Amino acid sequence: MKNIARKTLDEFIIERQEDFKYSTGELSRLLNSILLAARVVSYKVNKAGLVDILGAVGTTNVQGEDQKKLDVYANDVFIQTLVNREIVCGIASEENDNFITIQGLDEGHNNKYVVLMDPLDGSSNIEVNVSVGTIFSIYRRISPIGSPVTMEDFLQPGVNQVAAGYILYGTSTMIVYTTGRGVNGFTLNPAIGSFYLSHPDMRCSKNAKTYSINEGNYVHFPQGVKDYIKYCQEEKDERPYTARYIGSLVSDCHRNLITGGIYLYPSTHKAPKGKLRLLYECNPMAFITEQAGGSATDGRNRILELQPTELHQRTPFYCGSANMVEKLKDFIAQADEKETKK
Ligand code: P6P
Repeated sequence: MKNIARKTLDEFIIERQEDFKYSTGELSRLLNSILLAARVVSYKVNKAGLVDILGAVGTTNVQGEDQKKLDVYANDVFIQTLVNREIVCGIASEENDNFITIQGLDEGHNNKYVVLMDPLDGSSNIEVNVSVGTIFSIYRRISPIGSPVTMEDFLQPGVNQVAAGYILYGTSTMIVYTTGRGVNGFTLNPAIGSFYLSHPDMRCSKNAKTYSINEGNYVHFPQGVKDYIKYCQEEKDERPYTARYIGSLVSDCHRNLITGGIYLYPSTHKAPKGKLRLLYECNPMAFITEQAGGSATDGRNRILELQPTELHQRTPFYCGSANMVEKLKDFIAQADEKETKK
């Protein structure tokens, strides 16, 4: 009964609608269409072990990564749901080389939002039944309404986002999102298909003891990151740090939002500019984290202030509890200083 008493996401969106300046309800409808797609993908992800939808389809995406069947399926579901609702004028996806231009039924280009997404992040975990997620980022177009969407509409700095969120397909399906007025989390009741407000006003603690990094790449990390990891591991009077790494960005960042912690994906020899994509992974996670009181950097600059130059560009990414991120930045700055003095 308690569940039914909770506010549903639909009610929450309507209630908060007046929060958006120049809101004509389109952003609310856009969020609702993302929710619909999330329910469809959630159903398939939760059935993946039972139906033949696991495994690669033999194609690779623009990143050169094997496309798992669920990757392709999720991408199609989100694109079709958005295209059929006449709300966005363009979509960019990790799974598509270029952005998709969307015309309205009137053949016009009068919709005013663009969506960037990673339709199924962490897909390398699909076949081992570990949580995966969808990440989305929403901007108002900057090119003239009525003309076809252009690349500049997608290459906006993260500070321009009007909304961002992720869907976590885990032990339960959750959506966590922000429109610049704080962060709220909703959990799906699959029996009735409604999302209920389960995590109101999420806050990321300033200090915590969990660091999340793939230490298998340690020898290739920048010196400042190596120094920070050693700092976390050295004997201290208070409880030592804990290492937790799921290998799924949405899951690792979600845990850090709930319990505090820092997620690190530095540049490595295989990924000299970092592995994670700025536009549809780092910017949305940074927006959410900052709105919850945390911070996100590429090691020297605020993620949300980076000016994108390419749709699929990558960046080193450090995100989570503000004081942990600041400590890491200190180690990187000290290593930079030693390097310049050599
Ligand atoms: P690695 C998944 O492929 C992903 O993009 C993120 O979800 C995850 O945090 C990271 O890559 C894992 O990368 O190199 O540690 O396997």
